[in-house]
Amino acid sequence: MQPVSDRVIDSLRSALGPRGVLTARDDVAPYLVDWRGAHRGDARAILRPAGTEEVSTVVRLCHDAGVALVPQGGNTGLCGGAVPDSSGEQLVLSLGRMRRIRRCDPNDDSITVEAGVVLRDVQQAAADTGRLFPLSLGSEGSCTIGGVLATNAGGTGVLRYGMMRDLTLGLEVVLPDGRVWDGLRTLRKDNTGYDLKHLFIGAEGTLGIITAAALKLFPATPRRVTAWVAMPDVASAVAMLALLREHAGDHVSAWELMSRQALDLVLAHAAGTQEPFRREHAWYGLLELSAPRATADLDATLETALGHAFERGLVTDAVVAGSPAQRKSLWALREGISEAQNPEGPSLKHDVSLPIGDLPAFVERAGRVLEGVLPGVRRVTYGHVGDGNLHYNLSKPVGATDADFVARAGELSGAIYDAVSLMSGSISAEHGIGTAKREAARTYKDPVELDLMRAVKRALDPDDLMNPGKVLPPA
Ligand code: FAD
Ligand code: 2HG
Ligand code: ZN
Repeated sequence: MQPVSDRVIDSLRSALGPRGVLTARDDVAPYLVDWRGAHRGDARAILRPAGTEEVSTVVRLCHDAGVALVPQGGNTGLCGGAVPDSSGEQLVLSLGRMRRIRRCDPNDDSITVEAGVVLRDVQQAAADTGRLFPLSLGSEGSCTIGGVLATNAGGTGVLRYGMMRDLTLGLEVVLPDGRVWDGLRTLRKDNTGYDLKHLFIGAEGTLGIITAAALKLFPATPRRVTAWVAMPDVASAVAMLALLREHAGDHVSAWELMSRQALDLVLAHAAGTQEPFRREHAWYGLLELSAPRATADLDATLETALGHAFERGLVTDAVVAGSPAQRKSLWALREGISEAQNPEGPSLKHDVSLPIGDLPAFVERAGRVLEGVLPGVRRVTYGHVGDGNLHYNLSKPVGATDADFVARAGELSGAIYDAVSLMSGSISAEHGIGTAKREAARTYKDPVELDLMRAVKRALDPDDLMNPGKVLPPA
């Protein structure tokens, strides 16, 4: 990696024009810190190409000058992947001007979009043609298609539709030397060798810049029933998934879990939210069944399933949304959790996954161990229980200082990751590694897997100019 010379900045400016290169400190500043304010870096300039050709030119110029690039979309990532390091010698490449929907074809059930298109705009374009693009995240109003691909994002629809990897048909990528790989096919079947798109999905920008993607569409599901339920324990949430599937099969499109402590934060910090029941419960679930217009009586299915759940003691209270507004307010209780943690001071995030049946034992074990490490530490447990994915986040004990809490971060996270590892889980279910979990990856990922990942990185980016320092712990 070389320092960025004035000559390089001048050539980038002549390639991109004045709107394409930001260097004034006030213009650059918002790109140097992540959404939470948890990761900060420095950069001399922000590059804002307006199309694939411009991305290719920028990458080639930087490659020839030995300058490293950090791709950035909506900057909503949760592990520092989109933020440059503190050297000031990396440049941020923002895809924010590449917002074109190139094609939306309901007959082919596909949509082809540029990397800077915001997720909500893709959902809307699909809806405008009577289709569904099912990826759904709390950050969908800001995160971009490039970002959700580079992190292989998940969210609340994974149970039925899969993660971003499962929703992708083809990619267009600018490689680290500036060449463009046009893999933008919409084919459902193509067995002509290695499926290269999967290298770039989830690579967090370390192998190339995604400039466009062809994505799958699904039938719209205007029929939806939504319920908020109370449960005595995590084991009930696991049993509920099986029960819901027995009754509703593939109509089950969301099954989310929240602890009382997570709900408390939303009620305290998210304007307009309300206590869902008269009394407090230990655990809550948000479930949704959905279907195209003509099929299935979802109300009756839900009623029968909930009846069985009450009989078996899995559910102790329930409210079914009676209107779109009520549905929205139930979802606000779930989607507000991530943001509601911020006013409580630093939050230690652990985005873990486990075999679904082991979730109750994990919650019991991790809770016991953490109480030994830091008595009173607040466990903000919630997540996509149907995918075995918990956001097992920690906030400081009431009355503790931020500094005292952060000083224990290594020990606390280590205790959680040890429990995850003992139970054959993963230390990142959906947010990725970035810089935040890079050292944990060294400890908890198989060394053979890390060697293979380094070999892929060397093959595609031998000069280490694509988002250096992210994902891979130094050998
Ligand atoms: P950025 O944050 O800008 O970048 C993320 C990573 O992708 C970085 O490593 C960056 O270098 C790389 N990158 C970005 N664009 C490109 C590109 N074009 N080519 C190559 N690399 C690129 N995540 C989930 O999985 N599930 C959730 O439910 C979820 N909910 C969230 C809720 C909230 C309130 C917030 C703030 C975040 C949530 N996230 C969730 C995390 C986040 O939104 C996702 O990680 C999202 O995928 C990031 O998209 P972005 O455009 O903001 O990417
Ligand atoms: C969610 O499911 C997101 O709400 C964010 O993945 C989780 O902020 C978090 O830890
Ligand atoms: Zn999540």
